[in-house]
Amino acid sequence: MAVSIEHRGEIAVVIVDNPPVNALSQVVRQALLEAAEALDADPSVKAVVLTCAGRAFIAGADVGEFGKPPMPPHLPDLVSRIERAAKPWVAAIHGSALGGGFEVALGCRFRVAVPSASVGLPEVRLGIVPGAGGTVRLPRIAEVETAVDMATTGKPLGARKAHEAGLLDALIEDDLVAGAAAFARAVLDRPLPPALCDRPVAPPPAGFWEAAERTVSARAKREDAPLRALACMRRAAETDFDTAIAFERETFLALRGSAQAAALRHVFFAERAATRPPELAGVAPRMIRSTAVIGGGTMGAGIAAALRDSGLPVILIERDGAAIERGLASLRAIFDGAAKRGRISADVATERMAGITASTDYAALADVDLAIEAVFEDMDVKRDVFARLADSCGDDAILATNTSYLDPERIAEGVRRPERFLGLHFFSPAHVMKLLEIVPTKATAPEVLATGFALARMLNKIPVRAGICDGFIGNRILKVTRAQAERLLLSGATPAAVDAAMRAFGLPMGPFEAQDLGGLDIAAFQRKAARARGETPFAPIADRLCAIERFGQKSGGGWYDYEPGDRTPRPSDAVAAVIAEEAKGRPRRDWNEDAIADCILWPMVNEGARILADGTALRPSDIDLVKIHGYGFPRWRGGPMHCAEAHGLGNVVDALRALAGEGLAEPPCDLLLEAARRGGFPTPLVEAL
Ligand code: 3H9
Repeated sequence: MAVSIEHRGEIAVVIVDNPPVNALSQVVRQALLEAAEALDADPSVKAVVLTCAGRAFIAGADVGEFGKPPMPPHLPDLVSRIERAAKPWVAAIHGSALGGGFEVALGCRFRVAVPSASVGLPEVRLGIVPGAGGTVRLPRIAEVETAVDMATTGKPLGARKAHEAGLLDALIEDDLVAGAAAFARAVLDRPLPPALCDRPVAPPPAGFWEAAERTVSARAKREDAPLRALACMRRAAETDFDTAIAFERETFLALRGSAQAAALRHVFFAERAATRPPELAGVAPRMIRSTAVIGGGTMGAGIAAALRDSGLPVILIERDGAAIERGLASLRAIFDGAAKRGRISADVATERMAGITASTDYAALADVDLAIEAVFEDMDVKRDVFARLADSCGDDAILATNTSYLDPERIAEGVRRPERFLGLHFFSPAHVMKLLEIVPTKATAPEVLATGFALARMLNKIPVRAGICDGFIGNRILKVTRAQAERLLLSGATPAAVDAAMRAFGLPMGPFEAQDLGGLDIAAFQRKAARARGETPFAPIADRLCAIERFGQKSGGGWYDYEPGDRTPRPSDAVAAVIAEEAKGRPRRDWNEDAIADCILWPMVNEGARILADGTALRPSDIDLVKIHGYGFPRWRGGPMHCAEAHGLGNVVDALRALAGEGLAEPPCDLLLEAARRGGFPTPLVEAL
């Protein structure tokens, strides 16, 4: 039963039990409404405690119902019914009370919580605004500033802060339901405070709304929901309760069917699906209690920081004392930076550093559960590291490579007990970027693979399983993106126009700015290796820039010129001359922002389809997660594969054909039949090609 009632003397305890997170599906709404009616009619009941079974209070509306027509009873009506109940309701919160769950709690006359709980209105993260009075009731209990911050960022508040902000009436340290029942008994002796619908909004200082609009729109970029949530709050502050409720509901319903909301829902479910690959169901991961990172460069230090952030001790192995000092200095800079930005306290920063032991001696690794190699991208160097690791670590230690481009099968050759080996591909900066590509070899044992996924969860990262190929999922698509960007230059676009178009699309940086930041030399080095293998990577202009040592910001110029000490990209005459020479005799066309974005996006989708066809990715949504969490693809667009579906697959195929006809993309090919057979990317694109 989704909702049950227990009686503790004159207090009724209503228990919602709808695993996994007590979402407010229609059955729950109906049962809660019936409970409110029954308890009002029961003279033995003086007050009601609302609590939940399982790991959370109510985590919100049932997101799975959003694609369907709304079914009565509607949540706003349920919240009003609880708010107007003849007896006071006390929400007893543990875990999270989010979205509709927090709105139900705001409908209750009181809210109490355990200190580990949190409350919030995360709707904007799903492309919507609260739809059951959240934006209207919250500013009637909290200061408008707090309410606006919560509803426009979607960030939850921990119980202690929520208590200080007035959102909770009490914190219950011991048994929650017993404490909430005692609280309910105690309040019966006092006059009840007015329900939130009967309270006014304390007006914010003059100019508040205009300033908030500037802040929210700068942060939201092209996402609609945060500004719409702000508009709802302003309405709540400037009109009466019923008008504001109607405005919020109208906004909620309009956004619910929007493309952005569909994309964000897709990402929500994709992220959850990614953490639990069905083929690993029932496979227990190994315990990870101690770790090692080999190599203290940018990647190694970032990985070590990520491990420390999750509480794991780290042994950092480097070649010599100077390299150790550099590695430790990078780590100190990471933690000090986090402290400076207020993310952690100075004490925590010190504690994070204290959990790192540095050594040049592999013998220090005898007891580690996991060793991650992050040394130079050279097969011999890496093999040497793994030979030493195999000798020094225990037989059960998991050995992982962070290689970006080398073949993990070849790195693992000769490793004793190869079933404990796998690829864990972090993205730079590794303590910030959420993506973790997990790359098993043929020999990797299922429990070792499962441990990779468990590690991602410990590190609060999004794991995506990737097969072995040049660049795995993300960097393989990146190569296509970069080639497309150069094709655009050869047919009349400028680097600045391409970068501006991709920023307008929603990327944090365009492809040329990004290369200047990271350095053009790494990709040039990879192209050299690819050519040595007989491949023909396409980068005619980047090759020429590297030949004249324009490697990006680090050499004072790349795709752009830079003034000393200034990272502002300035269009470069030298680059324009190279482009003009390479483009001589080729047809030019006028580009606008949308056409540029299409010319980059659809070949990415094509490569994504290839990646599915050859099994490098298991599902299209994994490709979307790679692009979103590894490369800054706008979350509200849902990732390239979702974009393609939303755009209409037939249109994508037509666009690809047109680009190929102009020499602006590799011809779309026969690649998708296997993907269709896998039931992965939808069949129409396959057939159309
Ligand atoms: C809303 O409330 C709108 C209202 O204002 C207006 C209405 C009129 N629905 O994250 P986990 C599933 S919008 C359906 O791994 P955790 C999830 O898919 C909603 N399903 O657990 C997964 O399923 P599976 C506002 C949901 O312990 C399972 O639960 N609320 C929902 O790491 C476990 O999820 C939110 O945005 C849902 N609302 O974290 C809250 N939520 O096992 C979103 C979860 O089959 N939820 N599932 O893969 C969360 O933030 C986290 O799930 C939570 C637990 C923190 C609660």
